Amino acid sequence: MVTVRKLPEEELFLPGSVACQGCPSSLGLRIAFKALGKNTVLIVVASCTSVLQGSYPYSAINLPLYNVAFATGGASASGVVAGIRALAKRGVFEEEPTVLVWAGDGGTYDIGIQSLSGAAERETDFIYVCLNNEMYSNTGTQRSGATPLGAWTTTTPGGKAQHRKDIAQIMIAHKIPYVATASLAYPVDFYQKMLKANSIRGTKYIELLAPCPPGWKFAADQMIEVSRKAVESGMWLLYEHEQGDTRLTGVTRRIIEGKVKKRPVKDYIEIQGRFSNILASREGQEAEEMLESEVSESIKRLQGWVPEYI
Ligand SMILES: Cc1ncc(C[n+]2csc(CCOP(=O)(O)OP(=O)(O)O)c2C)c(N)n1
Ligand code: SF4
Repeated sequence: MVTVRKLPEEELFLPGSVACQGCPSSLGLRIAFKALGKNTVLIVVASCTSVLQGSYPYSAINLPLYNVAFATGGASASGVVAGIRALAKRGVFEEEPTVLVWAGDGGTYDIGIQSLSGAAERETDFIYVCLNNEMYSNTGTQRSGATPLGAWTTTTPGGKAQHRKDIAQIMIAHKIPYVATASLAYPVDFYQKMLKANSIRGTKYIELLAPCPPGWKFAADQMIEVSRKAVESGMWLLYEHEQGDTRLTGVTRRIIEGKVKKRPVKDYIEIQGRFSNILASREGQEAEEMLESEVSESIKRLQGWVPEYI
């Protein structure tokens, strides 16, 4: 059985980056690199990660890396993969490298969706990770299509009035071979999903929930606790979708099987300052109930897709 202690020891994300304390992107990159190894080309879409990667020769990332424009994650991957195929024909590689795109939710849900959709339709052979911190953090916490109902951002000072999109489901609708969601509270689950994605040809999409201490307003040492409560409350559901079937994983599976009791959404939102409006007002109370029913609807929809054996 794989455990955290048995993950590869080699670190391709080096210590001393300029990331904030408790940054979910640095931990996510560390785990992803352990799964993919050195034969990886990284494409970073404009985001916090473009800053925390550092610049040569002081980069925190020990891999070939392209920084690309905000809207171009998918298109850049298609170009890099085509270049790699051309070089492979000339016998340049012993083994073709994996192409990994690392983008924020702003670069995925909003400005990069057309580029990602095009690459998926072209069946580009790459892994796309959306590091979803539910806002544009690099430019100071603006709302995105991933920001949940009721959450404070600088552009939703009274709390966001709309529901978030469900982009993992949009990617499933592209009929790509692998879509998964993951949480930093369950690093082995994320590691195994990255390993699996790397073993499949075609476009693979993995979405990692990324609680951001300064943007969500909680202490840096609570990042894992917030990640865990997101899953335990159903605000973040863990699953993988392969060949037409959705398989629930981890705590999400146990909640839906009735083996673990789901936490109320309140347990998750009350440890984050960005929901303080919700907790303080009558309208906020309604928003909390709306979040709880959003969770029930998502669970119901997933249950419909769970294969018979559950
Ligand atoms: C076309 C364009 N518009 C705006 C920007 C400025 N910009 C750089 S990073 C960023 C926010 C990125 O947000 P997200 O994708 O959610 O990643 P995060 O910073 O949260 O990791 C913005 C708006 C840009 N680089 N290019
Ligand atoms: S603002 Fe958030 S995502 Fe950006 S570097 Fe800091 S902790 Fe990481």
